[in-house]
Amino acid sequence: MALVQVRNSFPQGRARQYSLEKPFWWPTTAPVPPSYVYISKEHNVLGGFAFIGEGIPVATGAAFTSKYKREVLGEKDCDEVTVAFFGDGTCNNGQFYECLNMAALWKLPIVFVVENNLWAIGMSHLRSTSDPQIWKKGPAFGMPGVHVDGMDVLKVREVAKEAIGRARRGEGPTLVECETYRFRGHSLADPDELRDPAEKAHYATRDPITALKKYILENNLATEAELKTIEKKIDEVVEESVEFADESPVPSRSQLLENVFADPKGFGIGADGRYRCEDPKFTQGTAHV
Ligand SMILES: Cc1ncc(C[n+]2csc(CCOP(=O)(O)OP(=O)(O)O)c2C)c(N)n1
Ligand SMILES: [Mg+2]
Repeated sequence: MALVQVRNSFPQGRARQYSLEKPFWWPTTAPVPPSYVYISKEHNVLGGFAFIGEGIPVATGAAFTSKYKREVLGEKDCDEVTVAFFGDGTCNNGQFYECLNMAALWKLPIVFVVENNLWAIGMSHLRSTSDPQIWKKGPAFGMPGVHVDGMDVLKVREVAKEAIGRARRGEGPTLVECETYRFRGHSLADPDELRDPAEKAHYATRDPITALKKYILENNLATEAELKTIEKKIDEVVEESVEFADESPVPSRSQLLENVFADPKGFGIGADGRYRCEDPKFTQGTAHV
């Protein structure tokens, strides 16, 4: 069972508390939230997905919609581009390759962005993939593959502008590999004991936020005081969102099977015909079907 705390970064959206044994929050404007998800219609955020790689076909479908609007429905001013973000570990998943193929075949307006942080929870990228240079998989499908320093905000911006321009010109998808790193364990459940302290220390010196701040100050684009104000505002938004989520009501157990389209017989409905999740002992011990 997922026990993840997602802090609400869309306070204007609706945050509800979804609790089985421990709290689990999400921010969403969707009527019913999936697992650890950020969805925002207002911001065109199509969501995160519990199973890694699942978002890639969804993104490919969204890009197809844009092409369909432009070429079939005649919406000539439709310049939408879909950007799909996922990790290095996810690139070992079949859906990635199927979608690269389809997107290249149909010249879809999409940018595939791999955040290669060298680890998939505790699995090293170098131990788990045949060719660690993910960007090379782009040309194999007939699209450009770009490798960029993901710790350099402005370089990433340049690469993004080029890929988005290409998609808008009808030239099809781009695969972008951003080399980056994560500064903490994968989640609250990850003690982060597997990564070499020297590796962590090396990447800590390349923190992209610190580097961008230095660039901004050196180029007189903002003052230290202005940056402090932004940081303070962010802290306030996060705090307010956490409070909002904490104070939101716990949904009922019967919501467990909301929007489950498959026949839940054998899983969700007991011999007595009642939803098993209505049994107060449902989450205790080993589940029995
Ligand atoms: C299909 C599937 N298998 C396993 C998991 C468990 N899992 C959650 S995150 C993760 C690692 C993902 O690594 P990566 O793609 O590199 O992304 P990162 O978290 O490093 O950004 C795994 C294996 C999952 N969510 N979905
Ligand atoms: Mg990773």
